[in-house]
Amino acid sequence: MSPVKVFGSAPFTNVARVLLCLEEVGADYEIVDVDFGDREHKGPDHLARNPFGQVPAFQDGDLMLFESRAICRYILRKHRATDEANLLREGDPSESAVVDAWLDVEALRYEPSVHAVFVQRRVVPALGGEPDERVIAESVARLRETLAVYEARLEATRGYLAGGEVSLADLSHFPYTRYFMEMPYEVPVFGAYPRVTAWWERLLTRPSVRKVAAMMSGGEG
Ligand code: GSH
Repeated sequence: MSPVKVFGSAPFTNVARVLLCLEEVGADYEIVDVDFGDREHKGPDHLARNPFGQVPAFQDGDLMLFESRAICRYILRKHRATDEANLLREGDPSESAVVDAWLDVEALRYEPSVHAVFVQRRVVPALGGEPDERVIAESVARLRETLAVYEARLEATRGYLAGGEVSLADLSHFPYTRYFMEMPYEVPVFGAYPRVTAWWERLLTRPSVRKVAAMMSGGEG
């Protein structure tokens, strides 16, 4: 059987999320680069894969998918859960609903704040602009509110966001948080929340996370 294909490269956060799930389940996959310099992502071939002209796109035989979290769910459903990895808690409607809730928190509340800081600190200067400190301050304030909720949640679960074991909801935080933590100014934001910091450090020990972290940096992983 030919390996699944991931269109887009590892340094893109939403691509990294998909790679993390493939690594977690030990699937064979092929990465197909999409040349942003040539605007290949907005060309007809890629628009047929992802109508929004974004990465990732994902192909498994006749199935073409976009939206990184939907791709992750597909991968995790396709590869049966094991005792080591039941990252969606499939089979238990209440437990899987809790994973869904925290995955939505990541997508709809956490990522927008971290993304805004990333854009101002990294993307705007790379394009020759001045970061908007007001946007950064507002985003960091919103992030602190979210992290305070995480701190209380992690105290209650004594482990991960959806319970005592890791789930997709935790792993989905990895790509943007990794870039965020590389910005020295932002490290103290996390440092104020000891359980969140311990949770992040636990995530960093996972082999899948280490491998994708190296791939994001351009290493072989
Ligand atoms: N919600 C989408 C997902 O989770 O897959 C977001 C995809 C996305 O924003 N991809 C970025 C992209 O392709 C790279 S990380 N940006 C180029 C563009 O939007 O034109």
